[in-house]
Amino acid sequence: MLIRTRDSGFDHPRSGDITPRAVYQQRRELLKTLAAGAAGGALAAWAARDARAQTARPGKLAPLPGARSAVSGAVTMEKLTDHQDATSYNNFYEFGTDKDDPARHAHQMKTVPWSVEIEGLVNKPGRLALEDLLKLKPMEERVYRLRCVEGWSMVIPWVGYSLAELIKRVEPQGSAKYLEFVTLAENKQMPGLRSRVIDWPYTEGLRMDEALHPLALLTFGMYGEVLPHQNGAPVRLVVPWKYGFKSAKSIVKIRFLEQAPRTAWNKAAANEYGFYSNVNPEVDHPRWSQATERRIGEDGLFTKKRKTLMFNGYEAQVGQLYAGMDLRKNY
Ligand SMILES: Nc1nc2c(c(=O)[nH]1)N[C@H]1C(S)=C(S)[C@@H](COP(=O)(O)O)O[C@H]1N2
Ligand SMILES: [Mo]
Repeated sequence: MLIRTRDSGFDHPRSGDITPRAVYQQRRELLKTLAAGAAGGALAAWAARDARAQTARPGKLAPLPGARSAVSGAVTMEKLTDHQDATSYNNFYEFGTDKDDPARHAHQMKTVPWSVEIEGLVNKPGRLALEDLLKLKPMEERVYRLRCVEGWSMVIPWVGYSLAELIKRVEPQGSAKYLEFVTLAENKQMPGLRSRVIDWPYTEGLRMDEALHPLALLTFGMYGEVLPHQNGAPVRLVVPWKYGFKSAKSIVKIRFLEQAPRTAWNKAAANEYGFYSNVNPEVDHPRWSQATERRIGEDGLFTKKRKTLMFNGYEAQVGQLYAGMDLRKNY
């Protein structure tokens, strides 16, 4: 069934018998109950007050449910980041460099109509309308950790399907070894473009085998709804084993290439941001350690930093992609 959406105006499939929002709200309630039981009265009262303060819920955007993913490692049972935090603490430099800039300015981005152009070494190049991308494969819900290179992380229920599905559809040629992702750069809609921090448009890249890994998610929604603008509407990547900046937002073009593309962050500071950018607690950023992280929403009374995990905890799934590579050199 196709439903006309309120906010973005595009059509998307909607399945009446899957209610991921209800499912994860139940999960949250359960976790809250467990936490309160274990910690005793005072802490329970504090937690309850905290819960009331965080009443912001999704519900403003068009629903985009996804069936629970069967891909190995795709659903962590960790506590979800509050929707309010996930939509108000963002990196989307096209709208400014402060964490609240995207939430304040991203409504100016025009996401209708939207299409993604497929270029380069494929048998089926051309322009794919968002409507067709949405119908390409059934939507799945993936609960991924996202670890920013700045040292914070979130746990977000994303909605989409494996990027591999789109790649197969456009039939890459044997010579295609890399993908480049180009994102929207519109001066009138994006006040952040006035700043020269990045050589716009923001671009990113993956090696073909990374892009084909089932965990690499072509993402259209989060928390059971279409993506809010500040999180990269209407279509972005989420590559959970890499630092967050590899997960390009608001993608307009995908190029299939023989050579590795330069990436926006690599051009801006090559010694700090390499092509791979796999989460790696053993390789420090030149200006700070990457050994620990702050989980957004946990910066309360008893905050302890978390240990950052190799490949952000997805080593069992993706480790073999890098067998034999020197991960200090290939940072
Ligand atoms: N086009 C674009 N994509 C982007 C960015 C950006 O500035 N522009 N920032 C990246 C960074 S640094 C991070 S941590 C994630 C943040 O995604 P989120 O705001 O949905 O949590 O988006 C990534 N994708
Ligand atoms: Mo980031």
